[in-house]
Amino acid sequence: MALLFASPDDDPVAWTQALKRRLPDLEVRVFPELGDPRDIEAALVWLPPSGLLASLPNLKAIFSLGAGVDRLLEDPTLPPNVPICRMVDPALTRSMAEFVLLHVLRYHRDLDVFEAQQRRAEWRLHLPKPPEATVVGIMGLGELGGAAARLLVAHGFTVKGWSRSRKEIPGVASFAGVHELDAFLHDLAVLVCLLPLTAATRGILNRALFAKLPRGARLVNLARGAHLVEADLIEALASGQLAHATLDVFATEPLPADHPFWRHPKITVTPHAAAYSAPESGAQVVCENLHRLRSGEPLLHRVDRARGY
Ligand code: NDP
Ligand code: OXD
Repeated sequence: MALLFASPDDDPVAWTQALKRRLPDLEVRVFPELGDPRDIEAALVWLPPSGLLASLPNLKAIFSLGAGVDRLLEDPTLPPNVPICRMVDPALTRSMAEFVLLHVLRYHRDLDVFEAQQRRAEWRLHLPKPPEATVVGIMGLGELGGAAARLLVAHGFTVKGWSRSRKEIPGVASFAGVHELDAFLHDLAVLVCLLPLTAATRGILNRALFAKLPRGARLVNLARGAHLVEADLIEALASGQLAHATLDVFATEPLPADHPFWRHPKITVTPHAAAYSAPESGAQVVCENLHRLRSGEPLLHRVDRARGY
């Protein structure tokens, strides 16, 4: 079996070595060197060029190097009947949970306020509060949101989560569906977005949603740029409805140098750096699925194309 590796952002040498350590007989071809496309039965991809996967006549499985598959599903040439599996990697999950904790702690300890004071050379104390006084809401309580919620609970925060179906995570108040969204939002000090990008969630971080948060709430968007209505964020920061935002993902990546977010005093920008799939642990997940593909067992972490995640 040959596997095609195609990603503009991931190291093909490290991935090939990690895959071959576990499956020495696996032939890995690195885009654009396809060889005979008929040999390729599996593809491991991030942002593949449109049409690439459609050009592989014997493709049996598509493995996403990313946890989010929105860009893959947007490709009109995507082969319709080939199963897609998303990346669920313990190292990625851990680094995302850590990134969420980092930003929640930053807001909980008013670091954004102290940074603004420093720019004005203003010495003013804000006394620390106990963690349970900070209510954190996570939109999307899946692999990543669930892990982040558990870590926040372990640190003593008051944690709420919102998802399509109700969850049972110790210490986390679970809200489900659109009719419970307002009850989820009304008392949050920090809102974290870890939703997949789908037709139902595109533009969900908008003026109407911000208005349902307490005045002065902070926003952390680590999911996709298209969840956010950019003009509505600028307006909410200007009015004080939101006090600050941390953005790791953007409608256009890399974020263009002249984009106002770069220089906004109430926005922290990070370059899609919250978490990534590490070759060592990620290859283990991919090889388990290759083994299942060979033996005809059900694949892990299948994407439901109709649902969009
Ligand atoms: P999962 O599929 O495991 O979890 C998605 C969660 O979102 C589920 O709890 C799901 O609910 C919920 N959800 C989906 N649609 C809706 C909706 N319409 N209303 C309410 N809840 C909804 O995904 P992951 O946790 O693995 O990843 C989440 C996203 O994080 C990715 O899609 C990607 O965009 C982003 N990401 C960002 C990275 C970065 O570096 N910034 C790195 C990796 C991922 P239910 O459980 O009920 O189905
Ligand atoms: C993503 C990822 O989906 O980096 O953003 O895994």
